[in-house]
Amino acid sequence: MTIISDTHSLSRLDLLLHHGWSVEAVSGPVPDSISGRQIPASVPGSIHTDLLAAGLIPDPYLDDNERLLAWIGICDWRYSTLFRWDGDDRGNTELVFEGLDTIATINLNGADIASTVNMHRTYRFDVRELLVVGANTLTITFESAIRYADRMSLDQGYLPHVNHHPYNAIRKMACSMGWDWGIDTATVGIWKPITLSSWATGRLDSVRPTATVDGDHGTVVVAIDLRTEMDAATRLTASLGSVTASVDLEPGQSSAELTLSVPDVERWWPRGHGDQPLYDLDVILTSDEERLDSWNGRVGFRSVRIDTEPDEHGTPFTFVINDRPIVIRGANWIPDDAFPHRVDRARYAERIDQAQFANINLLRVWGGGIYESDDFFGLCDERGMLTWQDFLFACAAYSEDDDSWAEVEAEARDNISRLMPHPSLVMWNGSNENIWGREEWGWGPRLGDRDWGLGYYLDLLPRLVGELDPGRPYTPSSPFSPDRTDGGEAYYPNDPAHGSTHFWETWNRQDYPVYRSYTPRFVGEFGWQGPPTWSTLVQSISDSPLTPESPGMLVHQKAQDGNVKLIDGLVAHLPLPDDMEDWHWAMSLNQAIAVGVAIDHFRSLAPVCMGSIVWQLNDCWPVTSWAAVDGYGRAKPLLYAIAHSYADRLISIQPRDSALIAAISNDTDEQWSGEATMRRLDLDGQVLASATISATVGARQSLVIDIPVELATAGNAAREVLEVRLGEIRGLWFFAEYRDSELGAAQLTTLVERVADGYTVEVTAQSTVRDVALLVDKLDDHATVDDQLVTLLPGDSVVFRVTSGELADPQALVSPRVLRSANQLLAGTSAAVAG
Ligand code: BMA
Repeated sequence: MTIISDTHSLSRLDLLLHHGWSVEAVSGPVPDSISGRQIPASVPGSIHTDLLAAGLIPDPYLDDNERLLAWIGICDWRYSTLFRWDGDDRGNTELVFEGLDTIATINLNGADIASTVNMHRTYRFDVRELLVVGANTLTITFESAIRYADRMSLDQGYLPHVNHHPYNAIRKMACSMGWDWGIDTATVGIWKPITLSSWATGRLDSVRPTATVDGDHGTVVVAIDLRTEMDAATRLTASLGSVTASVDLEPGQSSAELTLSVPDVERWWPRGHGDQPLYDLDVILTSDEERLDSWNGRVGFRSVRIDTEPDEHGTPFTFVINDRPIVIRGANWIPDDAFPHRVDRARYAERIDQAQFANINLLRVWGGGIYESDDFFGLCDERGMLTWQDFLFACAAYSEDDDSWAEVEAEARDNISRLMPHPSLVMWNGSNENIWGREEWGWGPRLGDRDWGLGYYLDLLPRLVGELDPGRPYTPSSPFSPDRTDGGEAYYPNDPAHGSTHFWETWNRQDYPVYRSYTPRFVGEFGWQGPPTWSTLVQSISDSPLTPESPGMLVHQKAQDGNVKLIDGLVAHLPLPDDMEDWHWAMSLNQAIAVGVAIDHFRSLAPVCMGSIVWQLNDCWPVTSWAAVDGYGRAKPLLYAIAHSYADRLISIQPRDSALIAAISNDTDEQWSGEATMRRLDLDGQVLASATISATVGARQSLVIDIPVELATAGNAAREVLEVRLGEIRGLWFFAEYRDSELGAAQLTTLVERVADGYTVEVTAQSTVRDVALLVDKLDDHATVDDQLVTLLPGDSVVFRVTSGELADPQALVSPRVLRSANQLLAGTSAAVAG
């Protein structure tokens, strides 16, 4: 039992009940070795991680353990602890559960106090009468989430969903029951803190500051819900710096509003646009000078709206922050671990560091996961990382019956109130793909005339956002086409010309150059699969031989026809290797190329297209997926491709109207100007044609340059490349696919040098070498490298900085399995690397 606040400062006393827990199986197909045992348990935690810590199961993430451990998810489990309560004179004592996963019956000293059915809610129960001075017994019995969801799927009537379990029949993290990148654990447990909270006279329930700014004048309207006793005279005070506001409350008053008028505020900006000043806000509840309760948070002053005013191209979807349209360079975020309680602040920080490395400025918290943690949003506030949070509805129809409605309302109230103070949060989204799914995925006949969740997206959720978080934008779904203003027939929900769009035909059925045939206004999802890094692959799969289709590889590939799509997506560009390490490199590279092509194209369309959010930044376990960072936190080549394509300044060469253009993006506050040089070169470096043009790209502007026909037309496509350069930045266009080109063997010289925290590897090309990468994790699974996928023309060099421990054989850094290039994958070539 840990005391987290005491009487010196506050009349409220909170005791964390995180000690002395054990867990036992109650029913289900429990193995003899576990049946009847009391197993030490962690809170916060989960049944899988408890069994793992006790040495009773193998790591669920390895090999085929997902299947071997499937029994866990169909058992019921009981968690118990004894805690000491010494009594106090505060009069009110509540048990507060911040997160129970999911179907739980709570018993205190032999009395059932509640049953809960929603992982995403905070529950608070008055237990004063049940407590005894001395030892108290608390037990929480969790019913199998799978069996509950199965039962509810019949009670509610079948409602369409993706994947194998009816995750839409339970308010639990959807991907916990498996996803097309997710392990199916269906775990249970106490995933967030439990507190025994005693208070007298009054306590705060929720504090919701809305900060607005006009010029440099800030206003914070603080809405407060609280509980006070009927005979209590209490006072609320809010303060921000030297500005304070107070109000005396009537006995029993349960809500109040305070307004702070704050002169000379600095604005909060998204990263890349300015600083992120955060202001401490304190709210204190007092009675006769005694502090009863307090709340502390940080607010930022910024405005946000989404511009959806129809224009000649359709309907935009542009984030406008502090009256400035922002080009969104985003990534989708999923739970960073299938057991989310394991993700601590340091791990969030590491992952957000990786997003920053990739020049990402927005993370979208996807609706099949969780309402993310305060740590996640707090870090994003500090770093100017924009966020949007989906309400937790994904790829399914959802019941709107009274019980479900009440759960959704309670969950939304909790989480809107919790997250709304964060300035990084710039939008709430009602659902992932459900409005599109209703239209597109054959739900009509399956649903008949039953409700399917639209009432949440169009009515309940926007109403709650309006009530609890006024001023924050809301969209009913992603993708979504806003309502027409001209009274015409509604647009198709995934119409690229209207609002947000998701591109999944590319990858599922179409090749990646097809991205270039669309002119979207805003892309909420698009992506391409690739395997995890090599070290993650071999640490999680022990197949011998390890092949693309060996047993462990198939378990760690969840996408429908995933391997066939990987192959089909590759062979138009690169030959399919029959060596596993080459296969791994080819698929990793192709993933990176595909996403780079998409982002370069979307950015070339600005300001018609004002953003893209790549699917997906992270993984929740080691798996072949669309992620840029794998399930063990290692950067895949894709992360570097995203970093290149989301760079502040970018030149890409694009086919447009059967010609070529150079699209120059300048997402900085400084004008970018100079002589743009254009050269058509032979792969051996000989200049075949060239031209120079003065280019001026204003701050936050884009410029399109038509490439003259003599540069845009190759004499011999297999042997030529076009380069457009402005200052230090260049864009390249190869006239032929990799596999049709005459790239030839990579001719490289290398120099490896030891430096303080690792090595530098200088690579100089004698021939044209595409996509040079160092797969350093093969040598040291903690090693990282500062860049990958660098294309070198003859004479070019690059210095890679490797952060690592001391390697037994540093020259291995330039061995063909570590020093990679696209050239290596082409028929008839082999790496020619000279030391
Ligand atoms: C979209 C996402 C996820 C899914 C991804 C890849 O539908 O919203 O549901 O993982 O595509 O298929």
